[in-house]
Amino acid sequence: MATSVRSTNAMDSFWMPFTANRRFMEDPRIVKSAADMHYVTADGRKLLDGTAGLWCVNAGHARPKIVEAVSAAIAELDYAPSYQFGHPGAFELAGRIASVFPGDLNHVFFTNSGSESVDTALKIALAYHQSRGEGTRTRLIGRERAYHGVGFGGISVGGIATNRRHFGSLLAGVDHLPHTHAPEHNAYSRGMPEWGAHLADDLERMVALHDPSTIAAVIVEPMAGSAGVLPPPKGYLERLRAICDKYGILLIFDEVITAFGRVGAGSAAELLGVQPDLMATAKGLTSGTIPMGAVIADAKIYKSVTENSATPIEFFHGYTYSGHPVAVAAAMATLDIYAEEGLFQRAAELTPYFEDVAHNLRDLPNVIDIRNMGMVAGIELAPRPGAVGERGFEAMQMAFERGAMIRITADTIALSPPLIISKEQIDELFDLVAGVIRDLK
Ligand code: PXG
Repeated sequence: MATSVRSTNAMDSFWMPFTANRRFMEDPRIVKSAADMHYVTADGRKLLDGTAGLWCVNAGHARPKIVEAVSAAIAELDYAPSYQFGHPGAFELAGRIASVFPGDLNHVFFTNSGSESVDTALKIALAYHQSRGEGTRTRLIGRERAYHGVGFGGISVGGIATNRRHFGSLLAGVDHLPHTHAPEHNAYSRGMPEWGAHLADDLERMVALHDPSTIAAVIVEPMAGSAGVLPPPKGYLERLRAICDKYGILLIFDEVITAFGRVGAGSAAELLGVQPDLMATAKGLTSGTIPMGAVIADAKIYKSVTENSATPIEFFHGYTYSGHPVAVAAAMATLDIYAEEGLFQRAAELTPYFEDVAHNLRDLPNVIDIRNMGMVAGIELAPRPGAVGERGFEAMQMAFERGAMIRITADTIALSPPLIISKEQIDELFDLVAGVIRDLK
């Protein structure tokens, strides 16, 4: 018998990411199609998408404009290298992306995911300092509870213990700011909490400890998503920016979740008026349809790295699929939809309603905090004694059975629907979640 054709259970062969694999097989949750605000399950039930897939489908599912653009692109130019060759779409898209982001963020490096964008941004930061003759600046500063994807760079600056503890020594020379989760001060804050701007001052302590000449960059999510929805305390990001400026440290915003409308603007940087030097994006760039990420660099960074290079190739980094023509087409059509339908503005207009409806859940059993920013809400449930995450997991299962896809991080329910959601659908989503919370043990 041919050894290459092994009989396996088809379900067994897919090693699922960030999933309780054994538990999943006992009770699979399978979706087979999607359109606009809904998934359809394998057994034909409609599910309201409360999470925009994984915080990415900002324009809603299977939008014909994107489907058509992708189909046409793959027929015309299925693949083209971006190393030493180019195709027009990648240049045009880079310009369009640059126009979404504020200030001099106008040089775009294409990746295929948020994790790649983070690692790319960290490498650009190091290359920048080296290009200016400050090669001693190699230290990277992240933050506790941060999620920056799963590359070795990303988990090193990341601050989620489970994502780090199995993977050895990680990158050397990394330090972490304290996280900003402070329910004792900030529980049930509407939008950005009042307390906690001073937590940015820890950067001063790190500067004193390590010396600014060793520090390359600080990376933060303006709003932490995976950690359970943590909007920044008012004034916090401004303070980080000021301290970075004082010591010549680059500030990197990881806007993989927050860019492209999620917070009611093109980016959190624009919404909050705080300018990073580098921005990591992905997800909403193509509304999740085709994998693509982008790092947007400030002009001074691009200029220094390219003009001071001693070699013809200025930056030894890239991916086979950087600027992939099919992803470019998906991104272009997605940006068209965002503009034509004014979806960033729409998200801004829906935010107060979304916030009200979210905070209406505060008196339900086991709810211990509700946090929100833009079209994101986190509803934190008390963990069961000795079983952290079980209540959250059951909430997700029950919601699936009752007709909604929701996302959980331990016992925090995170809701981040496509930005095309109607007020009626917001009501429907939160009513369903309220029913689940009421019925949970
Ligand atoms: N940075 C941030 C801030 C993210 O949220 C990544 C980087 C990595 O992106 P990729 O494309 O490599 O997965 C992310 C991803 C969740 C959840 O529910 C969040 C993400 C991915 C999956 C689930 O918390 N964020």
